[in-house]
Amino acid sequence: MTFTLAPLPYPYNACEPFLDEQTMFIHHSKHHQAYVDKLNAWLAWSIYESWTLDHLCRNVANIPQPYHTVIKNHAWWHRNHTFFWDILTPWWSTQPSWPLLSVIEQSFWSIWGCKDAFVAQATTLFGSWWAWVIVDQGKLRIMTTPNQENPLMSWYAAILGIDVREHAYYLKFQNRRSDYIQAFRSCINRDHVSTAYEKATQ
Ligand code: MN3
Repeated sequence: MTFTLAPLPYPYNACEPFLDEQTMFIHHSKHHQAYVDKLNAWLAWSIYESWTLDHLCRNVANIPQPYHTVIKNHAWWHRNHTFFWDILTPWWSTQPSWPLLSVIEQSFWSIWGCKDAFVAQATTLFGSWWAWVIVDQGKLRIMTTPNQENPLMSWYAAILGIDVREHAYYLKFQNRRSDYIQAFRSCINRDHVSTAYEKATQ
């Protein structure tokens, strides 16, 4: 199987003025494309060419140890970034579903409590990390992971995630990571997050 990088579900400039066109373009067409290309280059001579992305990611333990790095660095990073693009939207009208709103209130008291917890965690990260909202025993909580790691590696489904590596914001925000996190919040596709919550709890 050769993996391809899907186009963004919106134009590169769609999330302006919050997330700038140049960053979105480089992050998607250069960084993300490189993960896909490197994954394909490795797969082409491996015996795992027929595996799906999901199968590769979930079965690292069944693959010889010398290949773990390439799978983690490229397969998981491909997967995390695909997830990230789908979370964003230029449309302001999206809303959390009633079940999502309800579990947010059970877990964080209010949507503002959820926002504060997420922003606090994402802001304090240093280097190449992601902050996530995950489903844990019927409630939501914030989780952070380094590098290419994903909550699924610990059997938790994420419904929201932010890439806080510098390449995701530095061109526009430089050292102002908290401004980037606020800008990200303005572009969250709440319909998509609601659907992700539904899937995670089926
Ligand atoms: Mn990235």
